[in-house]
Amino acid sequence: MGELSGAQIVARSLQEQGVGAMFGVVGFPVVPIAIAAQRGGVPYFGFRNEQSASYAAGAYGYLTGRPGACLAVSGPGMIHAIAGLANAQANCWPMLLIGGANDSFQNGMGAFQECPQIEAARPFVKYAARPDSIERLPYYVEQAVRASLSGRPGAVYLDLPNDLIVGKREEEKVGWAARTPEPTRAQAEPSAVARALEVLRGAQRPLVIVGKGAAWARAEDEVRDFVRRSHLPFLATPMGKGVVPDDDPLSVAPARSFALQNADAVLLVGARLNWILHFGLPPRFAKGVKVIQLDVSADEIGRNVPAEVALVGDAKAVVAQLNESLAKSKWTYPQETPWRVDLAREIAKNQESVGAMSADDSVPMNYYRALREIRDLLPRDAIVCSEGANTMDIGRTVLPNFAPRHRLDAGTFGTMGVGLGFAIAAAVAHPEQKVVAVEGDSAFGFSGMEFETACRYRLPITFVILNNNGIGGGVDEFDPANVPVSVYTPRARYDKIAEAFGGRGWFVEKPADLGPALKEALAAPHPTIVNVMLNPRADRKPQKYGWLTR
Ligand SMILES: Cc1ncc(C[n+]2csc(CCOP(=O)(O)OP(=O)(O)O)c2C)c(N)n1
Ligand SMILES: [Mg+2]
Repeated sequence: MGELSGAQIVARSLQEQGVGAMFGVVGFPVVPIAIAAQRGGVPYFGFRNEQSASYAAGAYGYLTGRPGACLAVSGPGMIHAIAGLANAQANCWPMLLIGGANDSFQNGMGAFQECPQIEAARPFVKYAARPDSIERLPYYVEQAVRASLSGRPGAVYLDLPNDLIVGKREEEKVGWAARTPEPTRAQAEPSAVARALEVLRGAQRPLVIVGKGAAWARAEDEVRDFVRRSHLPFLATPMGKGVVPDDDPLSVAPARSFALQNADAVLLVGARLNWILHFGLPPRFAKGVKVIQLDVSADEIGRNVPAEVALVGDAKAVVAQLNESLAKSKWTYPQETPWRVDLAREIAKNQESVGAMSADDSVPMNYYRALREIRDLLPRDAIVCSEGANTMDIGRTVLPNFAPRHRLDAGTFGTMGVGLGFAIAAAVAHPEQKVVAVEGDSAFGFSGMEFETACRYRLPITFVILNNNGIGGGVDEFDPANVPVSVYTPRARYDKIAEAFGGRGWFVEKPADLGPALKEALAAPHPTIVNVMLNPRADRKPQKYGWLTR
C-alpha cells in the first residue's frame, strides 16, 4: 500500500470503468493523466488538435459500447474539445471529456488558462462535474461513465483542477467504485408491440427505417430477423446503414425519396424524425403517415409528428418482442403488392441514371465514376468514414455497408472535420479491419494534420480525397484579388502531405489510374492518401429536392 496521485487514481478508475482508449493533447495540467493512463492500461493517443481527439473519443464510444476518453488541457484545449462533445451529444454517442483546470486555490485570480469550463461544457453534455476531493475521484468517473451510457447515450465532462491531479492519497483511503454495468435493455409495453404489428398489417405502403440507434443497441440480429420475417421494405439512415446489409433484397435505399414520400406507415427503429428524415413532414413524407416510433428515450416520442404507436425501450429488446409476436401470428407483408411494384420501378429508374454517370470516363471525373472504383475495391468488412457535402451524400448512395457500425460520417450535427479522428478511432477499435476515409477536399482540410497522428501510430488507413477544388466545388483558376467564397487552391497536392510523415500518396486524374492506385494504397502497411481530381462542376444526379442543408 502506498500513495497514489490523483492522475493515477483517474487512470485506474477509467480502466475499471471499461474506458478502452484515451485521445488527447497534453500540456498543463494533464501530462500526468496521459502518462498514468498509458502505464495503467488505457492506451493514450496523442493528437495534433483537441477537436479531432474529441471526435475520436465519440466514435470510439459508439464503436466499442463504452465511452472513449478525450484529454484536454485547461482553457483553449478544453474549448477545442467542446466540438467533440457537441458532435457526440447530437449523435447520442458516449464519450468522456477530461479537462484539466487551474489549481482550485487560484480560482478567480486570473490563473493560467483559467476558464469557466463546466459552464462551457454544460449545454452539450448529460453530466458535468468538478470532483470535490482526490479520494472521491473514482466516484465521479463512475458517475460520468454511467451517465454517458444510460438511456440515450451522450457526452459527459469531468473538470480536474491541477491540485486534484498532482495531489496524493493513501491507496486505502480512496473510495474505489465498482464498474458500472452495461446499460439495461428495457422492453416496450406488450400492448404497444401488438398495436405496432396491427398498424403494419393494416398498411398499404409500409416502410421500416433503421437508424444508428439500432446500431448502437447491437440490434443487428433482431432487425435482420424482423425484416426477413416480415418481408417489409426497409431503408437506413446514413449511419444505420449495415445493420441490415445494403445488398439485402428488401432494401429500397435507391428509392429513398419515393419510399419516404409515399409510405403510409413507417416503423422507426432507433431513428429520429429530425432534419436527416426531413422531420417526418410533407412534402418529404405523406400527410397523415402513421409513425410507429421505437426509441430508447421517451422524450423523443412525438417529436415533429405525433406517434401512432410508441415503443419506448432498447432496440435489441423491443425488436425481439416484435419478432416473437410475428412468429406467433405468422404474418408477412405480401409478395405482390402495388407498393412493391412502385418501389421496384423507382429503384430501376435510379439505377439507370446512376449507371450512366458511373460509366462516364470523362477527365476530370465525376463523383459517380470515382466512387465506382472505390466501391469495387472496398473490402466487404471495411469501415467507411465519409465527410463532405457531395462527397458524403453521393458516397452514401454508392458505397455499400454490409455490417453494423461500419459507417461514420458528419452525422446529426453535420460536422466537417470529423473524418480523420473517426478513422483513427476506428483503426484503434478494430485493428483487424481496413478503414477507408472518403473525404471531400474541404472536409479533409479541417483536420488534415491528424494524418501525422495516423502515421505515428502506424494505422494503415486509406484516405481518398475527392478533390473538386473547394466546398461543394471550386474553379480551375481565379483572380487572387477576388477569391470566390467556396474556392480552395485548385489542384492542391494533398497527396504530398503523405510523404512528409512516412505515408504514401497518389495523385490521380484519369479514371483508369484510380483502381491501380487504390489497390496499392489499400494493401500498404502505412497510412495513404489517394488524391483524386474531380471536375469542379461535378454534381449529384438531378434532385427533386435541393441540397441537404449541411
Ligand atoms: C465544422 C463545419 N464547418 C463548416 C461546415 C459547412 N460545410 C458543409 S459541407 C462543407 C464542405 C464541403 O466540401 P467538400 O468537403 O470539399 O465536399 P464536396 O461537396 O466538395 O465534395 C462545409 C465547409 C460544416 N458543415 N461544418
Ligand atoms: Mg470539395
